[in-house]
Parts: sequence; C-alpha cells; structure tokens
Amino acid sequence: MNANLYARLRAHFGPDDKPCLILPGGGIWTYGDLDRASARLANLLVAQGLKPGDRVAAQLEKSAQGFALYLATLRAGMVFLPLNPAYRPDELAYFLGDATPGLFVGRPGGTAVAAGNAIPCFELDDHGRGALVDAAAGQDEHFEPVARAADDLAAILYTSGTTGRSKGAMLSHRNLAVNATTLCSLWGFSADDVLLHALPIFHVHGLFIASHCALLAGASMLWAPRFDAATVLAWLPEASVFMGVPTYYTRLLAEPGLDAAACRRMRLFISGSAPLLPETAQRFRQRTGHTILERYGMTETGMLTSNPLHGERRIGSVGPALPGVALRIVAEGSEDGPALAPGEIGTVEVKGENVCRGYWRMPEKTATDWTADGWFRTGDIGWLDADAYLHLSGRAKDLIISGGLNVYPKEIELALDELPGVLESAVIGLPHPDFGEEVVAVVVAEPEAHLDTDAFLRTLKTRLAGYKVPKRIVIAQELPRNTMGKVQKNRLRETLQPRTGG
Ligand code: MLC
Ligand code: AMP
Repeated sequence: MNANLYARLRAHFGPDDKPCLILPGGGIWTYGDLDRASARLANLLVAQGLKPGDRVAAQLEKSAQGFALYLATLRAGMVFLPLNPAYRPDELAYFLGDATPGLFVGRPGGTAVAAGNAIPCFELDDHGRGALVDAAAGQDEHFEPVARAADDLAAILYTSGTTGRSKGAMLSHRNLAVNATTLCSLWGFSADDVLLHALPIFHVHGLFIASHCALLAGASMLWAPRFDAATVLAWLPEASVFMGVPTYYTRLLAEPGLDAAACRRMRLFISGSAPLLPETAQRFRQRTGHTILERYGMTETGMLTSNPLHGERRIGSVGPALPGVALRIVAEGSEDGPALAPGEIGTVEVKGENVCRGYWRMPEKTATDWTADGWFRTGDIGWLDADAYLHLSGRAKDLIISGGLNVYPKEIELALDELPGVLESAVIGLPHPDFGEEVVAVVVAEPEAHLDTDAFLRTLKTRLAGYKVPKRIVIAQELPRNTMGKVQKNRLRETLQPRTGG
C-alpha cells in the first residue's frame, strides 16, 4: 500500500465542490481546487528535475498557494522544509546549508540567500501570486501520489538546540499520518466542522495538527493569513473549532465582543505549544461557557497528550497520553528509568509511531535525545496524577517559549557575546502578560567598555528573527555563578522584575 500521506488525506477529502479553504474577503478554494493546484505544483516540481526524497524549502507568509505547495511536495514524494518568514539571512543560510534543498520558494526579495547558494528559486508573494504559480499554471492538473514507504521522510522541521545549533526533526509519512488519524478521531472532527485556522503554517501546530484534522474529516477551514484578535472574533460565529497558542486566548479575552453569542456554533477550543495559565482558562470559561481543551506536543513527536473531548478537562493538566503513545516519568538525570510513581516529579519520556526518526544529519544529537531502548527525552518536567493525567511543571532544557515560539537562550547569548564590549551574557525568560514569557538579556561589559544597548538591539534585529530579539537588555556588573562556575539563571529570574502591563 502507498503510505504517501497525501494519498491518505485525499481519500478523506470533501466532494470536489466543497469549500476547503475560505479566505478573508470571500474567496473559496474547494477541495477540487486544492487537489488540482497541488497536482500542477507537483508536476512543476518534477519538471524542475526534483526527485523523491529531495527537500523543498518554503519561507513564505501564509497563503492557500503556499499550503498547496506543502501538499504538492508530499504528493511528489519530496520532503517539505517550512521556514519562518521572520528568519534573517544568517539564520536562513544555516538551514539551507544544513538541509541542502533542491528548490527554495521565497517571498519577493527573499531569495538572495538561496540563489547565492546555487539553489533554484521561485517567488511567491503574500497574496499567493508570483513565478511559482505562473510556472505551475501550464502543468497538468492530475498527478498520482508517488509511492512512499511509511518510514520515508515527509518533512523536516527545525527546532533549536541547547548548543545554539538548530536540529532538523525528520518526520516520516507514518509519523504524521498516525498523529493526524488519532487526533481527528479523538477531537471528534466531522465533515460538518468549520475550523478557524489562524496559526502560521511553518510549524507543527498550524501545518500538521490543525490542517490535517480538517482535511481528514473533509471539513472546511476559515483561512486567516495571520492571527489578529479582531478578525478572529469576527469569524468566530461561523466556526465550530479553534486551535491556538495561549497568547491567542489572552488576546481574545481582551476583546469586549468575546462572549457566548460569538461562540454560538463553536464546539471546541484547543490550546497548546506553551502553558495555558489556569487563570486564562477560567476567565475564558466565564466569558464563553467553554472549557479550553489543553494538549501537549513537540516538533519531534507531534501531539503526545490531550485532555478528553467528552471526559473531564482538567485545568492545569495537559491530559492523559494519546492512544498509541507510551509516556513515562523518570528521575532527572536517570538514563533508563525506571518509571516514577504517580505524583513523583521527573522528566517526561515518550515512545510511539508519532515520534520522529531522529535529527537530520546529526546522529550524535539523536543518540543524546533518545535512550538506548528507544524512549525520546522530551526535556519537559512533570508528573502524572492518579488518573494518568500529565501535569507539566517545568523544563529541564534551557528554553523560552514566547507567544508559542521557541527561543533557545544559547543562540541569543552567542549573538550577544559577539557584540563590541560584551564580556559575557545570560538570556532568560520572564513572565509576560501577552507572550507568556519574554526574552530578557543580561550583559556584562569588558573592562572600560561602554555598552550601547539600543545599538545592540538594532544589530540583533539584523541577525535574528524579531521574536528572538530580547525585549530588554539589562547591564550587570557580573553574572551570579555557583561553585562550579555555572551561571545561576534562577537567581537572575528572581532578581529581575517581570513586567506587569500589556
Ligand atoms: C512576533 N513578535 C514576537 C512574537 N511574534 N515577539 C515575541 N514573541 C512572539 N511570539 C514580535 C515581532 O518580532 C515584532 O517585533 C512584533 O512582535 C510585531 O510582530 P507581528 O508579527 O506583527 O506580531 P504578532 O502578529 O502580534 O505575532 C504574535 C503571535 C505570533 C503570538 C500572533 O507570534 C504567533 O502566531 N505565534 C504562534 C506561533 C506558533 O504557531 N507556534 C506553534 C509552534 S509548534 P518588532 O520589534 O519588530 O516590532 C509547537 C508544538 C506544539 O510548539 O505543541 O504545538
Ligand atoms: P517545539 O519544539 O516548538 O515543538 O516546542 C515543544 C515544547 O513546547 C514542548 O517540549 C513543551 O515544553 C512546550 N509545550 C507544548 N505544548 C505545551 C503545553 N500545553 N503546556 C506546556 N508546554 C507545552
């Protein structure tokens, strides 16, 4: 049997004339439109000389055409590599050098780095126009999904590493299909659903979790190009399901129009990618009558746990392990278990067909993050309650999650340490009312040096995606260290005041 994920999704598509993507302003892509557009693009990829297994990189704003490119890549048996459009040229050069794609699709003016690396390029603008669709226009609108084995790669998604170097999680057709099938059924998706899709499509949450559930059910998606609270609120009365990161919920709560009437067709709100504050969940329930369903996952694994659709949704818990996912808690620092008892806190390890095959061209990192007997170390800390609901209480990995986007302090510290007059630096996350956590840098000057933090911020913005740039830089005389010489970030977090305003 062909394990190509596109073939699996297409088998569940709605009828040819059923709306699949409903765009702002009234434009509609039916299931037939999406199937034909992805066929034309798949034919174009083949005509470009790309072979199954070749990588197709896309650094684009969200559009229906960009989504069709993802499906075309699957269909042609190639490997999709989505990249955040916020990445700056230096960051992009790393991804392209590491993944060596056979094609790069970028925004107008955004293809120079790829072209400089001799990678063939097409442009696609934020409205889905450009050389890519022009070139595909003359292609055949039929394309049989290329035969793929279940373990063949479907996508590579980069996730930052503790050393500052990003790792490419290798996701197979099986990984994505298993997770999609489980979630579609667990969350009760049907052809009657209308998913309000406001997430970006360069990450697991928007590209796989949200859209695969809708496609597998033959449902429709209200396709918002980006999250904007007022626009989402205006669309809410037409939607039945919404998925978002916690920042989406705090921003929706700031809208006076959010009430039960605005949610009259809604059956399910889902949150993930970062901790949902119990206070946010409670305020949302008071305003709308809905208890947000919180789930937990990772780039490397897709979704791992979820609160139930029908049973008790526990605020403050991410729910029990999904069917097909084995989850255990082990003592921090313990290599191979044993599993701790309910109530005991440790690091979360998981196994299942949803877990990726390892990191692209980084066997040494793969060896570190998986145990010898195949458990994946998530780096998250938590405990299971008596009913096997998981409660996350922290992270063993040095990671900041800001507005649902991951920032690895090491990467920012390396960039800060290169700036003139900086002796050393430490980057921490502090509570933030909008982003959940904000990136804050503490820098120490070299003797006699004068540090210009405004100039630092300007320079960092040219080198790092905006969401990684510290919201504040604080100058300190020295960094607190323990007797081993390790910087005590917990002491910095205690000393620096979180901001209270929005
Ligand atoms: C943008 N900015 C951010 C930011 N996003 N700063 C900190 N954290 C963020 N997340 C900065 C920009 O650099 C810019 O700075 C300014 O804010 C305005 O940019 P914007 O693009 O207009 O911002 P906005 O549209 O408000 O974006 C915020 C957001 C967005 C929360 C809507 O970041 C978002 O959609 N996040 C969701 C990400 C996501 O899909 N995560 C799932 C990962 S998958 P300046 O200085 O230039 O003004 C995963 C697995 C799982 O984690 O379990 O799901
Ligand atoms: P990413 O690498 O972007 O896939 O981020 C995965 C990380 O996001 C996980 O390891 C968790 O630390 C965090 N995460 C995802 N969902 C949740 C959640 N519901 N609550 C707390 N943290 C979460």
